[in-house]
Amino acid sequence: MDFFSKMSQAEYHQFINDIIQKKPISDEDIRQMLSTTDQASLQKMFSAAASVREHFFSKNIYLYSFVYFSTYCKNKCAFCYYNAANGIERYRLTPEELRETCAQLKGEGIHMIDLTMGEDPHFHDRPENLLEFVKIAKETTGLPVMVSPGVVDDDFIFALQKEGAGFFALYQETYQKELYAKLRTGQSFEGRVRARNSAKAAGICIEDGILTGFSKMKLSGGVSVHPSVSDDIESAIVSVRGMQQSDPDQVRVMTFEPQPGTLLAETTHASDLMELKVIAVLRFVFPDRFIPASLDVAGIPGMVDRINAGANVVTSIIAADSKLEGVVNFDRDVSLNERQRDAKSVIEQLKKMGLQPGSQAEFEKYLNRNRKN
Ligand code: SAM
Ligand code: MD0
Ligand code: SF4
Repeated sequence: MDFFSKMSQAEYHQFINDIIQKKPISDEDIRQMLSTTDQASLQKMFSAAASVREHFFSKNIYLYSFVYFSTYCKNKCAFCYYNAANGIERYRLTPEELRETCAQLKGEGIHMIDLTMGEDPHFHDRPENLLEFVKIAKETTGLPVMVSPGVVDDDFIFALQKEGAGFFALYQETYQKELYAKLRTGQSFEGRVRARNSAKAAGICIEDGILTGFSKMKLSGGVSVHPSVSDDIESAIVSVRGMQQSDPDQVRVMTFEPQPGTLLAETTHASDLMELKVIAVLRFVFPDRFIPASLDVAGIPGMVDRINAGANVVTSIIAADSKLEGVVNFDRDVSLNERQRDAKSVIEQLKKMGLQPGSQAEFEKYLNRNRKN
């Protein structure tokens, strides 16, 4: 029995109204939603999520540009291409290169710049270097800046707030501690939660995020820790509840993409359907928050599916001729001019869907509304 199949029209409208009134949904409701396989029920669920989004955000979608300014990292996350043990080529932008990258993004119609790095000691151990980058991004574009620096201490967070960072992104990946230990090898679960909460307390908006698609997870050595889809569903429920605890301003889910040179390289790639269902659930649990559709996972076609499932932000936008990396790079093998990760391609597609980029003023109003102080 799935959640939407037996609903009358009246019940369906009542459900949407309840969500708009912020009525909580139960674990069992979420379980049924995530177990849905029937096409008609899935469509009902996605349209309900889109209606909730429209209530809070009208036809407006927000665009974030992604600037991966250093791909050096001291950590060894099992899922990540940029883990320290992977013998890949890396880069670190100079302040001048960052200025040029930001200048290219100016006037493109994006709402926020996301400055992301691996846990590169050059920035991680020397806050002044990251603060300089925040300043350059703000000065060059005049836009709000999100930082994704990994786990940093309270003094660092406070300094970021003073420098004017508007958003702090730090994804827990999962709230199942056993799975976390396998994914974020050697990193503290609590320390990661604490850093996010500190940012919130310092008055910065926060983003949390989870991964799906571990049902066929294989660590090198052949150990499967998440043997079935129903485990993936239970994992998502725990993680959605976990994310509620810190009152995040933005919540994301991304399908795990197996990467060469990682401990999880042998895992079978899961379909994106679970991610789409979790996006709809996130819209029901966090009805008025930002929920991204990442271009990094499946490009523009994937963006369309994610927006149709309830997302209201497009992330991982890069300038048309950018040579910078994404985190997952579904398009690693695609030539630069075919990448279609630029703002213009996104905006054209939004228009075809009857949507539009929201105004900058409206976006900043949300940032302030969601900020505690
Ligand atoms: N180094 C910082 C950190 O890890 O917090 C900032 C980078 S963070 C924005 C990179 C995020 O991309 C991870 O938190 C994870 O959610 C996502 N990611 C990395 N590798 C991935 C993969 N193979 N599949 C899906 N998502 C991935
Ligand atoms: C994205 N590749 O939005 C980016 C990244 C970091 N704040 C975001 C995961 O898909
Ligand atoms: Fe480093 Fe972040 Fe990748 Fe982990 S996810 S290896 S911390 S860049």
